[in-house]
Amino acid sequence: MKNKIKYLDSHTGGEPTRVILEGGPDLGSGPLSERAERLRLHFDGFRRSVIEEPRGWDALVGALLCKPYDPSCETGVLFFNNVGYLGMCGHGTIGLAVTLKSIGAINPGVFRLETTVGVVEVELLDDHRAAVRNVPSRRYRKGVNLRVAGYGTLQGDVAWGGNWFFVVKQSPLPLERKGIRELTELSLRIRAALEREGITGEGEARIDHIELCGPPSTEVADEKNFVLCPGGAFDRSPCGTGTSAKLACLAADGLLEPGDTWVQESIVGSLFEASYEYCEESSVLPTIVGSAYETARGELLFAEQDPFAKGFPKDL
Ligand code: PYC
Repeated sequence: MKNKIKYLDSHTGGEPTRVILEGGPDLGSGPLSERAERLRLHFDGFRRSVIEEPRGWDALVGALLCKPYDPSCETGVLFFNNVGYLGMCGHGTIGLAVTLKSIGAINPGVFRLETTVGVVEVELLDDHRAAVRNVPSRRYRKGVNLRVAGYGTLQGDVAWGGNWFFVVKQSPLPLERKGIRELTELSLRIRAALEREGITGEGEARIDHIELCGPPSTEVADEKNFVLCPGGAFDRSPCGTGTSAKLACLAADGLLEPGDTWVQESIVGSLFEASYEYCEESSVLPTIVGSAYETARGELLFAEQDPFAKGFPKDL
């Protein structure tokens, strides 16, 4: 492990992203998915040291820049969080675009970004705003009934937006900031119920994100959401992949036309603008627009004697 990691932090609609600029592990060459596997198997301490306390915190998403394998892409990226690795991350991609602009690595315009779940096209609209044309997104199962302890039967759709989501159309709890603890507890119960019932995404993929939807608190938004991330933190942003999954459900139900704008509000009141085009096999290609702001630049330092150089052990 290196003793210094250079990073730049930003937030997208309140949700933090830490882009690693220097000091990441050498993952060799080859397809991005193979390098992601190498990161997972041999360098998980790197992920933990960057994301876990005392240098990070639960909500933080890391973005490790990599040489792309796909020659049509300008760069590749591996996203990671407090419990593992993410195929795609919408807020993180917006944060990455704004970060790359701030260090002079890109100019306004379009660049192609390789992720482990596909190529994403990112358009930097100005110093803070970017549009992400996400990977094809789709609804996999409609109206799944789920018995959730303390809430009876809840209904939701299983959808892919770059990560797997269980999208509950009508949250049984009000989507209010003061209720975040209860919303988190409910979402954890939903995830436990999905596991108990063996409800998965395609290919038995674990559904690790829960999205509760409800009425917006501002007239400029179409809907508000609360999204539980895989490691138990909630997404402060409206969640780029969650908004993509939502668009796939709206499109499948005929509730939003291609090209029409959908404004998604997050639990903290931040907004993403979204729209979609149709693409192959009843999937949609969502575009998510949001803003990000730098919050810090610096170096993470790791003294040899530091007992917490790789974060807090899991049992703390
Ligand atoms: O914006 O896609 C997203 C995301 C996933 C997890 C946290 N944010």
